[in-house]
Amino acid sequence: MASHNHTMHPHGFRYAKSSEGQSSAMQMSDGNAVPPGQTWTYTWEAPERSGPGPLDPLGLAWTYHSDAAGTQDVFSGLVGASIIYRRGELAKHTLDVPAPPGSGLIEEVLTLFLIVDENESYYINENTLNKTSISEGQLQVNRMDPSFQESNLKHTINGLVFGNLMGINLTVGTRAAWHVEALGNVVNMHTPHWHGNTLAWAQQQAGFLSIFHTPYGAL
Ligand SMILES: [Cu+2]
Repeated sequence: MASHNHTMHPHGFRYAKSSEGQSSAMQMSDGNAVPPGQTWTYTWEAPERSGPGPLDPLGLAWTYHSDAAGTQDVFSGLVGASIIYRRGELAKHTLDVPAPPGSGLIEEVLTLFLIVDENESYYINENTLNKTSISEGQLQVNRMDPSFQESNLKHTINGLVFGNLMGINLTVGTRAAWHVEALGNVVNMHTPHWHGNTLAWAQQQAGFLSIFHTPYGAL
C-alpha cells in the first residue's frame, strides 16, 4: 500500500477540476490527495484536440503523474504515459514489441528519459537509513553534502539505470513509432541517439533528438 497521499494528473486531456488530480490546483476535491487505501475515480475526456494534429504522427503520447506534493511524486516514480491516436488507428498499433509475426501491426516504443532526483523522493529517509547494513546510530549522512546529493541523481530510461533497459526488439521491414518523453527539473536535457537508424521527425530525417523536460515527441 502507498505510504503517502497520491493523485493522477494527466496532460493532454480535458477534465473538470474534480479530475485534475493536482494538490496545487487549490480546489477542494478528494481527487487532489487520495490517501492510502482510498479510491477516487477521475474522468478525463479526449476531445479531437487531444489527438494528433494534421502534421503530427498517428498517435501522441501524453504524460500523467501523481501530483499530491509536486515533484516529490514524480521523483518517487509515479509517472506514466497515455497515447491518443488519430481516429481509427488504435487497433493498428501495438506496444508489445516485436509484434506477432504477420500481424501487420505498427510497433510502438515509449521511452521516458528522466534524471530521478532521489533527494526529493518520499523514500529518501528510508532508502538512506534502511537500505544499508549500517545501523542508524552509525550512519553519518550529511544531506547538504553536494556529493551525497549528486549521488542521488539517477539517470534513467523508463526508470532503469546502468543499461538495465534490456534491449528493444523491432521487426525488420515493419513500421515502428517511437515515443520519447522527458520530465523532471532543469537538469533534464537529453539527446537520444539511434545508432544505425534514421528517424522521420517533424517532416525531417534525423539521427538524434534533443529533448527537454515535459515535452514529448513521436517518431
Ligand atoms: Cu505534469
